[in-house]
Amino acid sequence: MHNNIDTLFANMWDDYVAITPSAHKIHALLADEESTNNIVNDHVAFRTFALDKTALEKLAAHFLALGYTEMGDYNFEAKKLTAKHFEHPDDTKPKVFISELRVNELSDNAQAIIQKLVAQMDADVVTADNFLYSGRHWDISKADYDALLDESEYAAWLAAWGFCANHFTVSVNHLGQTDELSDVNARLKDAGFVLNTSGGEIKGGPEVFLAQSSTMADRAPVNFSDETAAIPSCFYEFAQRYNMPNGKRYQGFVAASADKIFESTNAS
Ligand code: OOG
Ligand code: NI
Repeated sequence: MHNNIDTLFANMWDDYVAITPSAHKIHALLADEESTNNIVNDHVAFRTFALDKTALEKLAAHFLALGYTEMGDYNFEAKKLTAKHFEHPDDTKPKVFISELRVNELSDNAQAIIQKLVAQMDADVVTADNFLYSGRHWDISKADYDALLDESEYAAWLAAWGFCANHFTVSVNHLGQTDELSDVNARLKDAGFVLNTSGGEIKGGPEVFLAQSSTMADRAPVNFSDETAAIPSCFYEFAQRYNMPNGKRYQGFVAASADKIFESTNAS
């Protein structure tokens, strides 16, 4: 397990931008405006299969060992996902959102494909220092990817990419030039980036104390066992948080908004 949070996040960032060049460019674009040249991350997100070897708890263990605490849980009925979020007592550290696919709710065919993939993985890899940026631990054919895609975009994405940060999230509250998400979105669109419009360009708002937007995922090549194909990789998210009536800034997530953010890895 890691002993340094900043090193872990730096390693995860390098792994993420390698398949998400847009995030690298947007980071530079927004950081340019800063006197500090420093972007604060609101959160990062991970995806996994709810199976013994790969359960959400296995990923969470890496963060719990670094002092994170479980704070909220979420259910996405139609997408067959369960999620939890974690916070660190040092609120300058990013929050973590981890979801898992309830594999047992998929068709027999999809379950069989996923079982076949996870069976190739050594159970020990989940405790390795580099697990959260270790990618995929199985071979997968393009046909199996396509079969999963028919049923669950999430399953297909995870089967193709494995374990890596699905997105980093810019804390709009900590940007220097603006603290309005609509300004950030306008700036990104001017620069030619494509935003996720599912459920509206801005999901949520002051009424739920959290407003979010995201790019549509980049596309990057994946080496399937039989061919190489470019598929959606990762995206970048932008979050603006509001203070609650008690004066404290909301730190949770909003299931209705998250449901739409997941769709940032859909083929656009
Ligand atoms: C997670 C989507 C939810 C949020 O901030 O609400 C999310 C995912 O796409 O894996 O990140
Ligand atoms: Ni997110």
